[in-house]
Amino acid sequence: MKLAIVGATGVVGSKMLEMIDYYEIPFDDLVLFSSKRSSGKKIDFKGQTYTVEELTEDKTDGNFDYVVMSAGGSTSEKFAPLFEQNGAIVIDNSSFWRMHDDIDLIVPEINQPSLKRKIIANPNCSTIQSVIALSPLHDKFGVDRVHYATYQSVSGSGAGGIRDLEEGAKGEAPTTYPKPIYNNVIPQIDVFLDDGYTKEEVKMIDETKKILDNDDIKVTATCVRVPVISSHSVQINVTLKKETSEEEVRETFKQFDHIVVMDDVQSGVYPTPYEATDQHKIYVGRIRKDPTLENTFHVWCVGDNLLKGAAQNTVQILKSLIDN
Ligand code: 11C
Repeated sequence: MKLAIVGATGVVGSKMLEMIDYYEIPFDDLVLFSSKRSSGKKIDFKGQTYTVEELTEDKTDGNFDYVVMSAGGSTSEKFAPLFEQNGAIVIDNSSFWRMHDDIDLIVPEINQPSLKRKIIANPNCSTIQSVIALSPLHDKFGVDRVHYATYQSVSGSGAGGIRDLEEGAKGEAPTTYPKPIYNNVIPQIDVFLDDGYTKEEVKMIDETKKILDNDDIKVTATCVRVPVISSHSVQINVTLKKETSEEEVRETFKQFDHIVVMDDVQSGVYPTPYEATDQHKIYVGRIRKDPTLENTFHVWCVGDNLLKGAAQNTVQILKSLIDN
């Protein structure tokens, strides 16, 4: 099996290698691609040293079986179809293909690829952890309406976000964010659109409906950057179609191995990025009824944005294709 990683030198790319090792993906040949700027770098992986190559059009014809990409929308727009035409299955972590009608948007615990196209999209990190929490509730009670308020870590912006936080602590001006992130919170992730929402908020809204396969769910979001290195937190306010109790919501989550319920506030038990970072599961807590709306609950949800939010989900998709 011949595998390529595009964006291998990025923050997510290095986690992809970690996940390929963790899930024991059985490749015979591995090629690491990057932009021109990072080409030539050496990466040690599983006892071998790889030299990172610049991705150019002619290299898409390299008899790849699978290509995982995390190199931004414009790279995916250009190169994913070329790999596809040359026979590879592409799993893409950028936002470019996600909302195309013929492209599957996959969280393996929730849905499976139809492979109508040989490009499969990996959802946005804050969407993945949120739908992991919503999906069991949707299956059991039906989701009518969702309001997300996110608290997103700087690693969601890659190395530049981490730099702004670390250098900001030393008094440096930001270069990635529109305002300082050190000792601050920024209610803007990605660009503003005409209706006042940000692109990140629209991603969460649209991708939630696509993954849960229901356009009627009412979804709204406010996405906020916080000075945390890793793991996103999402406050989910969800209105269900059927009446239920806090206890039943909690028990519903407990049925799933990939969800950890940390919810005993009397003993100070609730999840934070501290517990979720470097972990492979999604954490929920502070589950309580919202008395202002019928059948409505608050769920606090935390997950490692670089793992389940990005590299882990991508490699799980790859593994499911290889296994089936
Ligand atoms: C962030 N969620 O935290 C963004 C990063 O569409 O894959 C992921 C962007 C994307 O800034």
